[in-house]
Amino acid sequence: MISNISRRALGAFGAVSLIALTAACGVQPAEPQPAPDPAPEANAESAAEFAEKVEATYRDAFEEASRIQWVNATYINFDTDWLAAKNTAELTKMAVDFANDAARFDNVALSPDVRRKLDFMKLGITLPAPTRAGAADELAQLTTRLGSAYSTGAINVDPATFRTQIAEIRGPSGDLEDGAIRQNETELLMRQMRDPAKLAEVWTKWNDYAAAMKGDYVRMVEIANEGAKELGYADVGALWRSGYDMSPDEFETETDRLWGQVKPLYDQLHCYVRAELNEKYGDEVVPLDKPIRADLLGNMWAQEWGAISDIVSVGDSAAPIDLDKILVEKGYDPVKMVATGENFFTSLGFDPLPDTFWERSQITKPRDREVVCHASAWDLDSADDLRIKMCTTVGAEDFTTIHHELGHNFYQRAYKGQPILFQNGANDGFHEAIGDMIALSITPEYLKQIGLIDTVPPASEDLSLLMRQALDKIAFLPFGLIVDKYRWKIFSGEITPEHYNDGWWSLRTQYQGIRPPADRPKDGFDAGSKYHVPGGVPYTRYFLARILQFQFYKAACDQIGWTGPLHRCSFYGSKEVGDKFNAMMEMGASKPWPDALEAFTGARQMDGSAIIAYFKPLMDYLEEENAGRQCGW
Ligand code: X8Z
Ligand code: ZN
Repeated sequence: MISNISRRALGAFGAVSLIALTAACGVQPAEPQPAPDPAPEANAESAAEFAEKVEATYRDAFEEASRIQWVNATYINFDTDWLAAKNTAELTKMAVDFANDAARFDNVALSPDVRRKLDFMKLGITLPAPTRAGAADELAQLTTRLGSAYSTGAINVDPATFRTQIAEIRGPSGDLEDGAIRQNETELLMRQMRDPAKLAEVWTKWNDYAAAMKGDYVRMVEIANEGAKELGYADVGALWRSGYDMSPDEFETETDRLWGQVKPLYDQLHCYVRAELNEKYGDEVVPLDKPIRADLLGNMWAQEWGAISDIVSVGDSAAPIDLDKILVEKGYDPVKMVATGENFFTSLGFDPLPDTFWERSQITKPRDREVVCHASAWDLDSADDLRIKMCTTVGAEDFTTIHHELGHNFYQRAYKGQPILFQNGANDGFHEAIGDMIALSITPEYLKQIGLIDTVPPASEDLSLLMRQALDKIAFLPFGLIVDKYRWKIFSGEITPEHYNDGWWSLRTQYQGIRPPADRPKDGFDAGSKYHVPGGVPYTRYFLARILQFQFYKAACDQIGWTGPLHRCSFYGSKEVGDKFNAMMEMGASKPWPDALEAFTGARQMDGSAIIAYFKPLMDYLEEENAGRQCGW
């Protein structure tokens, strides 16, 4: 399920990030080919020819790779791992050879388009292998094994103690005596349970499980760093930070600038939530002067806290609309949830998804086989074979995730007319922001329009709605930032393997203000408990997306002439927004991302002021409530 060239499956692969390649020519040679003799014919014309040749090769290679990766991700076993690793190795070798070959043109004056294509030949390789014999194969085996170890992971609990909780996630017909809790079930338990001892147990066991992946991860870092250096980058982190039309250093500064803009929101939310948790659990479990226990926040990684909105009440504001309950009551099943998401996009003027989307997607978890449950969206043939892969459960969280995934699919279809090297997001944060921006339009007014609720709650309930959103959107910000701050330090050698756990917890504490329920083993690998780490998927994209989605949303609301409070705006049904959005989306990665941003929003900078405006009423409230409290940790 891991491909070291990532592009086809958003959120699915790690190791290859731009493209997936095997060739029209079938099986690739085991040894890298020496780059063709450089200098003589290196001119603008031969560069353009070279780019065309690479693209022609990639067109077939990506399709084959995508189909292999799809089968692996939806049926993990020895053979599909074997096939996926083999294909990833071939693809990585091909990509690295092309990238090295492209270096012939480093000092040749080229048109911006061709230069951009040659740059993408390098930047698309998320985890590059060095050219020495055997390296690509070893790297591909490591990344495939890491990905599958994560997705097939499980913990053991005493079925008698956890009987009620197991019944809740497996339903009355589920097996209540099987104490082996699968990876995706651990997520569901963390969302639902409220008993601190049980939360600590599941949390600790899953984080302990990740330690088994540490050896492979350390080796993967060594090899990929070697590959990144061969391509001319300081390390893999520098390669990842180079994909934003600015230097790696400038990009780091840019992310810190954005964090500085939104940090005051997080500080207020943290302070308020800690006080609410303290009321529920008492001083012993939630002391008011310490970071918050990570297992109490309704999510295995404490990345989004929406699941504990029942604990975090807001003054007299009634509880927010309970979408979990409504979806069940209205008889929604996973397919109907996806169709509802699709309907939003078609209301903007996008074409419906093809029949094959419905025939080939994995919308729910298959019963008797191992799959990658972490949600992803796929474009298997650069044309119409679009799919999502989820283990959907009926509820608000997956309803949002469905919009997120469909955003990837509609983006992929919008840019399919671009040359293959430009078939990508303007930057990866754009790709992650499209569907989320749509989901921000799921307002009470919209829910009424589609018949999910009968009456729109009065404005007096807005604060609880905003709180529900803040628990997901604002809580996520520091997490979105640190997953890669952590890996940047690992790739640069600043955090060595002996310090994998210290390094992780020092960032978690510093930025998120959270702590583990008990001391963690020094030799553990708690970051490995998060899909994208063993999966090799860069993560800063999600931080950028949290900022960008509000920027897009505000632009859309401006376009429909919305003058009310930002959080109540829904642009459902607006063809005008759809047209403009499509104009940005169809550009793909053909131009530097500020051009794409400008096409839709008029601005050329990523900017946190829209998210700040959206949450303004809530922030005013929180500042008042927190006034007498000692915030911080
Ligand atoms: O991984 C995802 C998507 C697939 S691209 C489901 N997300 C991040 C996560 O789950 O950690 C979406 C939000 C953040
Ligand atoms: Zn995504």
